[in-house]
Amino acid sequence: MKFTKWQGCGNDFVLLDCREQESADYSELAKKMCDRHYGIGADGILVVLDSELPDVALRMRIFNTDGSEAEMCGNGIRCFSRYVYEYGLTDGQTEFPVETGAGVLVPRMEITDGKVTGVRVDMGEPILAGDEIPVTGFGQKRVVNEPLDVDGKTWRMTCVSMGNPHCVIFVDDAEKFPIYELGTHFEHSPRFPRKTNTEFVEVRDRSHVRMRVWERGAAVTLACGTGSCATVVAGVLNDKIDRKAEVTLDGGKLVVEWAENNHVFMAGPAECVFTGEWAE
Ligand code: ZDR
Repeated sequence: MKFTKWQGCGNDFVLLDCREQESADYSELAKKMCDRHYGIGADGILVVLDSELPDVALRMRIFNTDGSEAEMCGNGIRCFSRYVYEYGLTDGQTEFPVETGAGVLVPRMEITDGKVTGVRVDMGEPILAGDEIPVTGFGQKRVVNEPLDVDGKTWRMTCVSMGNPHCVIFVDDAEKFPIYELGTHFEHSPRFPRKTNTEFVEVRDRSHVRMRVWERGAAVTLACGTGSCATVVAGVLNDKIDRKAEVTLDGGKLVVEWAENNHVFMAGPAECVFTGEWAE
């Protein structure tokens, strides 16, 4: 089975083009391929499929290292869309719809001198109703700066779904935050029926934040696209930042804007690292 290996801000993926031949078990493949010692090594796998929706050619599925399927992946969709553009699956179109578990999203290639320098994605509208994120105990209300008990301490959470669930915690010092010890306790808090991705965010000024992430199903990763979008939305809801901000991650930078039309736009890099053939 042929694959390509991608990264966006150091969040890395094995991409499989399965339009011709669907695999029976992507979950099992994700676990094996993502293993950094016995496999290829990645934070998740991205699967390219034909879409059945009218006027949409392609569909993206994403599986985490633990085999669970996520609804969406921000860094993944930049890699996915650069792949389908460069391998000629979009008939040369630089902007096209992609079906995801979070609805149909629209990536656009950023091109300078004929070369793709990055990808900007219309990530759609954030979901803010507690029950729909989901976070228990809030009904249809927003979850902004609400108490959350984790590991014997009360934190302040702001929750946002970008198709997948996020819990944003503002902290004084993101670098020093003990993410490896505490991250898992947020992911598995009973408040989150579908578990959660958690972002630990330090506001540097109204247009710059420093963010670290504990991902559901993947633990600490170098970057998170949907998490960066959730962070900017949470920052605006708490009046800590402006609607457009640069998010500095462990593995790079993304620019996120929560536009007046309520859509969130995310821009950043997507690079192919190597191509290969899976031995099994
Ligand atoms: C965080 C993520 N890598 C991205 O860039 O948006 C998404 C991966 C999926 C995530 N671990 C989840 O929602 O389970």
